[in-house]
Amino acid sequence: MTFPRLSSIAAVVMLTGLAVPAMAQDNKPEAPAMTAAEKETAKKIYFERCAGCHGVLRKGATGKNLEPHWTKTDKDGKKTEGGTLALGQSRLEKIIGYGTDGGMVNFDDILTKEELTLMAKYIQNTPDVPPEYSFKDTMDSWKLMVPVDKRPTKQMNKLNLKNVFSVTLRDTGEVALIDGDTKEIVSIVKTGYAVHISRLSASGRYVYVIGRDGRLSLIDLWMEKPSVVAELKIGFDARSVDTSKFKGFEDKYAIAGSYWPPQYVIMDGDTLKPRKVVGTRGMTVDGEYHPEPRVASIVASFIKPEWVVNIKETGQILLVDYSDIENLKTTTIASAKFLHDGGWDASKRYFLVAANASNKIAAVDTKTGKLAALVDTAKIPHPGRGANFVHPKFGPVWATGHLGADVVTLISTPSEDPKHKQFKQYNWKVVQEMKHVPGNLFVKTHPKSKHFWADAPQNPDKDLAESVAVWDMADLSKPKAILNVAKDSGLPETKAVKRAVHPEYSADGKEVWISLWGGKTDQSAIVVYDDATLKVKKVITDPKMITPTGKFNVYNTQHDIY
Ligand code: DHE
Repeated sequence: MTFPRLSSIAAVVMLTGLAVPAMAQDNKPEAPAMTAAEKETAKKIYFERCAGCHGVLRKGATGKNLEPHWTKTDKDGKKTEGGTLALGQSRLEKIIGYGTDGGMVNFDDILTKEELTLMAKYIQNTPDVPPEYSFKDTMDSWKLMVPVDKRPTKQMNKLNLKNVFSVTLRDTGEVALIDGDTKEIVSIVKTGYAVHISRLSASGRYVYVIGRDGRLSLIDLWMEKPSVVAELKIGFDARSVDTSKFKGFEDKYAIAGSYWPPQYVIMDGDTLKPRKVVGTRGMTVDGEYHPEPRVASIVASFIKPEWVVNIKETGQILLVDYSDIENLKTTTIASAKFLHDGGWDASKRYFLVAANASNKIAAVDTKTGKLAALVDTAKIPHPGRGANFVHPKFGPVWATGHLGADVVTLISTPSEDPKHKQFKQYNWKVVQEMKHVPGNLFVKTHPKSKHFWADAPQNPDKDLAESVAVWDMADLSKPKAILNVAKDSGLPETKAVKRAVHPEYSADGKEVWISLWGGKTDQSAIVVYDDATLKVKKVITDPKMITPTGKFNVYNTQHDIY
């Protein structure tokens, strides 16, 4: 697991022993020696566990800078050429093992002692610069398993496609397609490594699944047994994908963003044939060049032929106009660092994205193509896609949870509905902070629901990490309900924490599905709650359903309902 988890402060503060490595001739510290095999192993672990937060070049983003000037010890065990406090082998091992109060996850339950030692050595060595990945490389990776003319012309199965869920099985590199009506697993589809998200085509026929390894899989839901019909490797490390949703462009294009190399790929929506690769290297909002500005969230506009592409390290939000991809026009909007995840307001005119290191939410007006607001929030906002509802006192609001603070923030959003006129005075203000706990990743509600759900999978307390909180939106002063999802699942106790993560509604807004993300060898489950009564309706569990995390309901994802 690569997300920062809030961990015990005391453990780290006590553990400050510094090792003094061998000195080179110039009296500068030498990086610990490693064999080629050790380096290879460490490189793999770094990619799987560390790069997401610290970056491949280790310049830092959600996680700290890990370049050698910072990690290597000088002969006094203190300052190095970078001017910051150096860490050294023994302290690094402890930080990696126990985590930090800054939000770094403890890895002592994930990595062995030998691996901790190896990783501490590895990050004192100069980072390897991974290779680039050209348009030709992208094209060479393209696999079209089922050409369009060999695909069905109508739906060949009896599924209620609107209510199918695409569920990430994180540690097996698969997604499970689950029938939301019967709760049966329809099929388990092999995809990229540690799949991150699924998104839907405008028609709702195609599911796009992006793996952390950059493998994009296209699943056709119309086939008798929904299967992968095309695949493309868009880069070496990726998190985001979306499709063209503007009228006249339905299912025409897809776009996927890459962490390494920093670039995005535009492709044909029904085959994934690559059309264009665009680099995102450039200047940050502070006017400094950055060599690794990764593509974070991407979302498709419904009001223009545009994608909103959020560039993490530069803090620049790109509006990419796909109406003429040969002559691509892009609007670049400066916001704040480091951009991560976000979602639409209720009107779908404004996109709100977390600038997590700045403790801000940036809102873009996609109608005017301008920044609408930069809203200060509590520490480390993490909305997922956020959640929209009409607050009894403040009118339409969009909500974000926080990894680093014990609140859910409600931000007033503009509305053209005359009955919301009196709320204009609150627009882009934080109108309320609802008391929650730190370590929240995802919040969710539904236009037909009266409830608001928030998880806390990154909280260090086992009970809190295994529970979700539910508010009554009509009266937010009422005490929230706390549901212990692990206990409700009836699964046996295990050593690994079963993190309750990612609430997702059924298409009709009547059920909420929560993943129980346990250890790789433990039994996991999805617990389905009745949204009206907050009672368990069904526990979906199967030996094949390993480490479920994100769940994407076809209808809600297709229409961005949250
Ligand atoms: Fe995510 C969304 C990046 C760790 C589950 N995650 C996103 C998005 C980004 C991102 C950029 C927005 C995509 C979009 O909307 O286009 N996530 C990252 C990371 O860089 C990070 C911090 C570390 C890493 O190495 O990946 C990270 N994410 C995690 C996890 O550990 C989670 C909890 C479990 C997992 O499956 O890996 C996780 N991320 C998710 C989910 C979404 C997501 C479920 C989509 C939320 C939604 O409702 O749309």
